[in-house]
Amino acid sequence: MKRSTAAIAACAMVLGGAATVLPHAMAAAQGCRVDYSVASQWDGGFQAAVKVTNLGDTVSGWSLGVVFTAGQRVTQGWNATWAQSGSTATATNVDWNRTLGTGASTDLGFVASWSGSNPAPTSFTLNGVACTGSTTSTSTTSTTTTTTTTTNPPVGRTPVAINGRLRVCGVNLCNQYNRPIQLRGMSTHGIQWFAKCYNNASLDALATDWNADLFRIAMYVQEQGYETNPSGFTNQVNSLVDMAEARGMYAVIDFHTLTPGDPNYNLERAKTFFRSVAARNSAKDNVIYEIANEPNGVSWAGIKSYAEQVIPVIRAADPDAVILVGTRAWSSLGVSEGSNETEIINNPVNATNIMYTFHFYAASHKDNYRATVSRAASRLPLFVSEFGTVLATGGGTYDRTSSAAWLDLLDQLKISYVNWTYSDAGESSAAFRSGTCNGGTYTGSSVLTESGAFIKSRINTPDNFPTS
Ligand code: IDC
Repeated sequence: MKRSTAAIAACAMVLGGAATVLPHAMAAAQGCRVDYSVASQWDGGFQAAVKVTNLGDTVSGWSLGVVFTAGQRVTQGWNATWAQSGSTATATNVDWNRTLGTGASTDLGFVASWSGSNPAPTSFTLNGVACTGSTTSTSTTSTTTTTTTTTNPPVGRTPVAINGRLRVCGVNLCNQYNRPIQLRGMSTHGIQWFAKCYNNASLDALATDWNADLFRIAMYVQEQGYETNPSGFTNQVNSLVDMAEARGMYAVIDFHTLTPGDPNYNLERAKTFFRSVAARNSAKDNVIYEIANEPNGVSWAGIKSYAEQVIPVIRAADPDAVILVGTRAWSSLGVSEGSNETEIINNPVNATNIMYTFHFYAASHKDNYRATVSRAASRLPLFVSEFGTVLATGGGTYDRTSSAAWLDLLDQLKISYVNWTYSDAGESSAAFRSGTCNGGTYTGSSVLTESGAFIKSRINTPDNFPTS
């Protein structure tokens, strides 16, 4: 496998180029900086992030020219309308990023096919003016791109306060202003085993030390879970929803089916459970329903049939919440059983305001899975409701390089993600060291595993949610 390298070409020019004449005969200052990086690459293609910063006067309506040399062809792009003619690709603003004030940036990205040795474009132009000048960034591998900036959300401005009720718009998750957002958060381990990890102190740490946006409540159905005590587990889930709500975090109610893999085995339980939690929580803005964690050994037709029976039960009580639908082969969009996203694209669940889940474990699932997500993201609303930095067993190698490549990709695609697990389980996927949940301290770095430290550093960077 090729290692991911992030080549960064950057250019800055404060004033220059062909000035347009304004009504008062003043020349508009023009200039731009582009930070370019390759998030991942594979045989025959790569994915890049392009951050455009307007260093001139405010522009309303813009296009960015990207000049390639080595035969790269953009096959898919986001946050702009992408086209390519000859060796120049052009990204034209979409509605929500039409206006770029002085100093404002917007993040774009694309996937390109490519067969040469250096995929970096040779130049960029913003509204025809070349972004030339000093190079401000260096070439680096994706293992060193972790940003460690920490900022607390402004007081009173929690993720739920800012974004309000969520909805699916196109392939994105959108907030109350109808603008695409990405939510980043943590999953419990099985709440039948790790209840001691979910208390006021640990939820405070998640909300204010990690600055997480969401909290997934993994309610196993089997393995001493829901089937052994339906009302007890329903109450436990509801109280965790309330604890997330009190801290302004979204809560994913995860009906954690795993073995057996056919969700229809639990169809009646699912209806009973969701009828109850949807009725109880319908007035809340912070609830997302996940109806089947990881279907496996079952066809897409079987999963779709399950979804089309459970979703109406939720809708009857809670008509507008976002619902997440598991996908074939442990929510791999079918890939882990030799299929792919086309079975869903050709035969989608007959419901609105839903997203499809994709799960990965970074040490086990790499370039071909990333390529699938890159492709599928422009066709299906995707939500990574579970991923690990380790092997699919939940243990073994912690793969920082692959994890960073994954999170870079999800950031660029604005796909929400939830890491497995916010617990002190004795396995490498756990964020806390063993024994942490026996004490009262969940903040700071001394309680974290390697995986926990990395994930926390990714989750607590600023969200910059759009507010209008
Ligand atoms: C794992 C736990 C592990 C537990 C096992 C069986 O980490 O402690 O013994 O489940 O219950 C998933 C599942 C998730 C798995 C996780 C790691 O959604 O329940 O948790 N995983 O194996 N899918 C892929 C990986």
